[in-house]
Amino acid sequence: MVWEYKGKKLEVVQGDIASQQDIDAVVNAANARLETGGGVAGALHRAAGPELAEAGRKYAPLAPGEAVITPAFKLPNNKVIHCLGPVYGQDTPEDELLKSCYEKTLHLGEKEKQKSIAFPAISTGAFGYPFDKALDLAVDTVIEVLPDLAHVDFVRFVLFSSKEADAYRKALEKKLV
Ligand code: AR6
Repeated sequence: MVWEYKGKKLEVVQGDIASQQDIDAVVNAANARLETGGGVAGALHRAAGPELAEAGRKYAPLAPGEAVITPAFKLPNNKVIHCLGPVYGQDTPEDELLKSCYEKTLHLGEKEKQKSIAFPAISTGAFGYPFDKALDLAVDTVIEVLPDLAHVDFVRFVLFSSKEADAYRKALEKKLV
């Protein structure tokens, strides 16, 4: 299901962030070294090839809440926007840093004239951010920033499980009325 909001489109899917064929820029839940890892970073680096880590090296170490953009190499996308989310209970203030991730990613996509961006649930895996709290921040920030952008007109949230995708869909239903 696709939601229309202030001239923009939002979608929630259950799937793999490394298989988003029709999306310009995919977002990496990165580590500070911009290297491969587990979860999202592992999936994206495996699919993109070793050039992705090489392209990220000059930006390391990335600070929490910061985002950088690289080519997507063998991924089916134009760009990867790498954002380092906060480690829950360690990088503070967590909410501001996670919000900053979504804001900076959207603004980088805009600067690079990307029309569509796909986000995973940043910080909710290895970094331990409570899923529902992160969901609220992610959706609220995208809804706040997206209408002001000229180039980015489509945001997809890609969740690993159908339960998580349902939670995002419920939140959008509620927040987009
Ligand atoms: N596609 C979509 N979502 C996924 C995928 C995938 N292929 N794999 C996992 N998820 P995480 P973080 C979900 O750990 O918490 C890495 O090792 C996952 O279920 O990837 O920001 C890096 O190297 C969870 O809901 O990101 C960093 O060190 C969400 O994506 C660190 O983990 C984020 O999980 C970053 O931790």
